Amino acid sequence: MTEGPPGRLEGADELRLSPAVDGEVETHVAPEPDAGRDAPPAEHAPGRLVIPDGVGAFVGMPNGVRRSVGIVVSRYNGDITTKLLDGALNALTAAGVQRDRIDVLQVPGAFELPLGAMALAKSRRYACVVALGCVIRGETPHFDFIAAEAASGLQLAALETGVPVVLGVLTTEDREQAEARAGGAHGNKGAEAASSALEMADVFARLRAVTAGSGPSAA
Ligand code: INI
Repeated sequence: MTEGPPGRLEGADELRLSPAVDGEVETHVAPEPDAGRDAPPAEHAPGRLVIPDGVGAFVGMPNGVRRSVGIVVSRYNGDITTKLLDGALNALTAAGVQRDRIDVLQVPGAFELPLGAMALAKSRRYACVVALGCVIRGETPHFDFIAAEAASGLQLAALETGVPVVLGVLTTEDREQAEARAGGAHGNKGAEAASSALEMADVFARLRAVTAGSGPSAA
């Protein structure tokens, strides 16, 4: 039985990968702990999944070693997005991403995040892209429009390029709720988004390693 990370990095060191050529399931033991894997786990999308035995399983870990990450972040509500950015950078560093392999692209508001994310993804320089923003309902009659366009545009950037683009955009009723999710009582959604981005990059690398018939890749 393979269990995906229950919202934490540790505890899933043995990962079954794809079916072997003859249909048998391979067992892949993850590499020795390194800087990223030793680090305390960043906050991560919650949940626990159990994949039954007998099938191939691809399970990614939020491992940032030898990975480059693009971050697009909006200036609007900058007091909040600065905290999301801090959370994301801390999570990436804790996961083993070198500081000089992280690029940050600033855009004016959440509405511009998709275009920024698409540009980063199309550059093919990054294993994944993290989009950070904050839309507060009380502050705009455009709330639903901006929030929906940001979310669907970011998904489009991911689907069009095949590069994982994750949604680290707060959509809240008021500033208090936003602060609670930007390093307050509800954690830091920037950190969570960064961790999810690395998990997606990792699971894609595992898939590529098997489908290309070569060793693990670290795009
Ligand atoms: N942009 C945000 O990121 N958050 C908001 O809450 C917000 N409000 O309230 O309007 C906002 N507006 C700007 C928008 O994202 C664009 O930058 C602007 O419309 C120019 O295209």
